[in-house]
Amino acid sequence: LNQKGCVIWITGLSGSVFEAKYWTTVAFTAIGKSTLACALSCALHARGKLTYILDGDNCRHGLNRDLSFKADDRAENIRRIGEVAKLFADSGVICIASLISPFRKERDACRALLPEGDFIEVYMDVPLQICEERDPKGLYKLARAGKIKGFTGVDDPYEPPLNCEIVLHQREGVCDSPTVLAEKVISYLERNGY
Ligand code: GGZ
Repeated sequence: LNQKGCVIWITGLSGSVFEAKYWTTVAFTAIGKSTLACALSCALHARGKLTYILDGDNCRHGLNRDLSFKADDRAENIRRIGEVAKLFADSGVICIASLISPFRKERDACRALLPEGDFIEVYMDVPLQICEERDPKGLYKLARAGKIKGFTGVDDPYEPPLNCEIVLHQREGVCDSPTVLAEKVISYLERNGY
């Protein structure tokens, strides 16, 4: 393999799904973690890199299907994905983990599993208001109505990173396309020898 393994850890609120119609217009909408993970994976493949995506929502159908959204189970969700991501990185793959991972302590524990520099934390900084306005799956609406208890950002905490490698700000009217956001991460990787 002509590459060095690492973990790109994408954290942030339950976000927005990128809608295809916006691809053709000038204004882009905020994108979520999974969309960035896909765009990043595609862009890395185009450069001949091997990647693997571990998505929180997807892992909850298999590896983590026994876990709820209570704090202990979220911590376990983060821990397991961190351990699996480390295995991928050990094998030389660029592993992209995309999950809310609301707790700083657990994210830092995943970082500590890897050699210095190999854990690249990317914070999708999207205001709660934007996530809520877009609400593609209607989950915020259900949470506000009390039909989902313990929804991140509504009645469950999210602790933003204090010192992460990359912050991707998305604000109303100033959102970049998934490709542009992915390129920001790739330029970090290139500067750091990945
Ligand atoms: C947050 C929830 C919840 C609660 C269901 N809180 O936007 P989505 O829908 O597709 O992605 C979210 C996903 C979050 O799973 P993670 O494994 O990433 O979370 S964590 O890292 O906190 O363990 C959301 C959906 O599951 N979802 N209930 N209560 N998100």
